[in-house]
Amino acid sequence: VQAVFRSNLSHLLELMGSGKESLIFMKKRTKRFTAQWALAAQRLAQKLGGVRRDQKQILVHIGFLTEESGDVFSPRVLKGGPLGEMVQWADILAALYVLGHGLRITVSLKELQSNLGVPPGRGNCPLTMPLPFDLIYTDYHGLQQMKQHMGLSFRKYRCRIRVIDTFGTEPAYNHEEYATLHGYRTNWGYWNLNPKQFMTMFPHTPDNSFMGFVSEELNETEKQLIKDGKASKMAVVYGKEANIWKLQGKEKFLSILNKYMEIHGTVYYESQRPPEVPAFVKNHGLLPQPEFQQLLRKAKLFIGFGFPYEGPAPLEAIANGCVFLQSRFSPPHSSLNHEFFRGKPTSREVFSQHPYAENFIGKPHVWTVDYNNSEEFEAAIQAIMTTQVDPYLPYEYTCEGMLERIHAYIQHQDFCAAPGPAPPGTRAPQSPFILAPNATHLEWARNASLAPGAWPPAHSLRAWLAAAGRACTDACLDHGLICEPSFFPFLNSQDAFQKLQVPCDGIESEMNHLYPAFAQPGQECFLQKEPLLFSCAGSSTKYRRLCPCRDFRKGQVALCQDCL
Ligand code: U2F
Repeated sequence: VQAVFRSNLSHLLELMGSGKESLIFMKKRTKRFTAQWALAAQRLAQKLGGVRRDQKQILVHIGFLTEESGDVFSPRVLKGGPLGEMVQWADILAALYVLGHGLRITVSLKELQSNLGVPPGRGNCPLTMPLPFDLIYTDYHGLQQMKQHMGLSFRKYRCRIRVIDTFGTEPAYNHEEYATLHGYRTNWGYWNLNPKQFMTMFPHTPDNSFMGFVSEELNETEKQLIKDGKASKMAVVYGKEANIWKLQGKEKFLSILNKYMEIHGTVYYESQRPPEVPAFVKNHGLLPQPEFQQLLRKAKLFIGFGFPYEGPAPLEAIANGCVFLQSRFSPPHSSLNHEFFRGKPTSREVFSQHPYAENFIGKPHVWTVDYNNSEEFEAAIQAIMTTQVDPYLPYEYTCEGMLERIHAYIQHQDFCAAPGPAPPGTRAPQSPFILAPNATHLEWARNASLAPGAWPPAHSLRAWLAAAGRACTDACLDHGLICEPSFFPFLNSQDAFQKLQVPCDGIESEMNHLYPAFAQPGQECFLQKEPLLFSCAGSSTKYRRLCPCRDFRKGQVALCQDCL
């Protein structure tokens, strides 16, 4: 069956059920975005032309909202608790629905069981039963519930699962045996899924798939209206919980800011003003999302205190014409040194409150400074006061961008198919590689017979030998490219080393998330023995890693030029 774009979301709103505060928040959001989704669908339909899109049967099981997992989020929706996850789930549901797929939504264990066809009263069905869904979107809580209640079917069908995972899961933490042996201990990892089955909120790491969410897109008239209506001296502080105001040393930078601007906050409070919030701050209390947007439209500056990490609000602020000012983290925060990230299955280092804003957007919209350095802070405020910025939203965070990306994933990502081409250590009869003219990197010959139908298409591969101590994520970025882990199997061969003229003294195949790599002292070449451990992340001064890179579309980093 072909999928047909939908523009009326009223049936989706019914599917979403009711009752919980979290669902009410999500439904309001979906309703508010209806016109944007419809327009985006129209545009994408035009862009894709007549391309065939298969309709999938999809189950969305939102594990963190189930009572069985404690549902700590719903009661805090109106009290300043996290909303980022709900923003994202609302948008995932809308995107899947607008793309025309068959949708079931569950937020309790009972509903999950009945949709999976687990017989009532049978906690754990030992038999494999046919699964009526092509795809299941869930989170770590939901994954645990499915493992407990699907019996043997879980193993059989786990390739159909996609895990919405805000901060990401690195391959070294995902591989059970490797993680256990090498101390990648976490509360969440060890699932042995294909790392691309984890889908993140921002493009944190190319080892996972970037799912994202959307923010409101403005037309030219609206942009002009917003620019004309800005209060040039108004700053809004990022954060809905009084806790963020407990930050040590805030008095210094706040008093500087207060010299130049009127400071507003949207901090939740019960009856009294929260004592953490200084008297000179105009606190509006937690605002409903549309009113929060209105406030951002008037403000000149949106300022972060360092927490929450990597949320949606800075994108909304920038989309509404604010400058986002945030603190640089030195040393960077990670699961190794910060409580918030501890136990999360990643060692990614976070160099500021919002690395995406810093690295993908940057100046003039985003300023990342050292808040402990008063001169640097004050200079930034002064510069911001005199800069004019236009509202800006990266394409990948528009409704059209999100639809395009999810469409591509649904049509092309298949984790149930037998694993990739060249098994470790084998040599292709005829080398599919060509050494680029400047003799620095490998390209995949367009006429190579291996890997037809691979996605992303193999001809977008550019392979580089990274410097010692450099991760593939960074090595690819150095060349204006992005690391593409699904290309690792192509490089995991003696042939690739040979073509790059690496002088291998010997060649060995082992489990190590940094392989394939060249070890400098000893001149030994290492191949990867375990495909699940192919990883863009990770580095060691001992190794020069062999890195698969690819190009990407401007504003849509998840997709290569020829990926649609
Ligand atoms: C992030 O979660 P948060 O909920 O703290 O993320 P925010 O960036 O604050 O934004 C979430 C939404 O809250 C809305 C705003 C955003 O879409 O429009 N909002 C509002 O409705 N009313 C207000 O007064 C202020 C904001 C992140 F997304 C999570 O994944 C993390 O768990 C969390 C902790 O790092 O941070």
